[in-house]
Amino acid sequence: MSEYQCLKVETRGRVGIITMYRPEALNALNNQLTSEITAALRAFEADPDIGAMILTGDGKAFAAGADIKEMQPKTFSVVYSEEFITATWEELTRTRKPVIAAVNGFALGGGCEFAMMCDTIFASEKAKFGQPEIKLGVIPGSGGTQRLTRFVGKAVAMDMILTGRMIDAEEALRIGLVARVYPPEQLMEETIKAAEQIANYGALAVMAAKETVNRAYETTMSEGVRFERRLFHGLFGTADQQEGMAAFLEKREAKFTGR
Ligand code: CO8
Repeated sequence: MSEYQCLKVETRGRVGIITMYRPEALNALNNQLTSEITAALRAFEADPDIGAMILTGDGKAFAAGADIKEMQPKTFSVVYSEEFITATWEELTRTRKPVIAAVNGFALGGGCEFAMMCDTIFASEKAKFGQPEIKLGVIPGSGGTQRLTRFVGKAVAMDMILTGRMIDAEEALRIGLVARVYPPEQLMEETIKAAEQIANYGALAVMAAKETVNRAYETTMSEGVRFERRLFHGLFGTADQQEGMAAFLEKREAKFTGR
């Protein structure tokens, strides 16, 4: 029997797939679900046979936000003193292997924030994104005000966060929140294909690419470019650089080993 109550976890080749599964609550993120996501991410992160991950949701939601039933009775002193579930919510930002969010339906509140913590977002034509916390008397609490603003700019972020309106996949693609949109029945296959492609490149270059792009959100242009150059130089110490360039010159497929 699965060790998870709120997740389905499987592998396809070198891709680890984590599916949020709370059908009774549109995969609302309660403590159990977020703790299980942390455990599943850590297990895939530690598994040398896994090169990339996918986070998705079962049914008509990716995740409809933090669990409002669980949150409603909490007081300021509780959420403040416990640093309300940050420990189990932020594992996605600590993984070094790439994670693609496959957003199949509602990605609202914490669900949208979870998708934005992933490295890129692929969406189904039925996906809906939103930060509706304002309607509940609060604001986004897991990075929404910061990541959404950096990803799509102030005007759209303010519009979404102040009005709580949902946007559809087409708008999400237009504003750059998502990278690709597929018909619902193709979303998982196409996401797995992309994750498999990434997972089969040299693991050190993949890790360095992710770390360097993320650096763009944390530092100045000149420091970011310097950081990029140092990691670029460092990759010349890997067997995969030798193999990748030799394979190109010999007109054959590269066989990367992650070393
Ligand atoms: N929490 C708990 N239960 C939920 C949630 C949720 N976020 N969303 C849906 N459900 C439940 C419903 O209560 C309902 O249960 P029941 O059948 O027992 O009444 C079931 O899921 C199905 O939902 P609906 O009947 O409402 O389905 P609809 O298709 O009519 O509507 C919606 C779908 C539009 C998605 C609607 O359910 C909705 O608006 N949900 C709430 C969305 C929301 O406000 N999300 C933001 C939550 S706040 C948040 O995420 C803050 C994050 C801060 C994180 C900080 C951590 C450090």
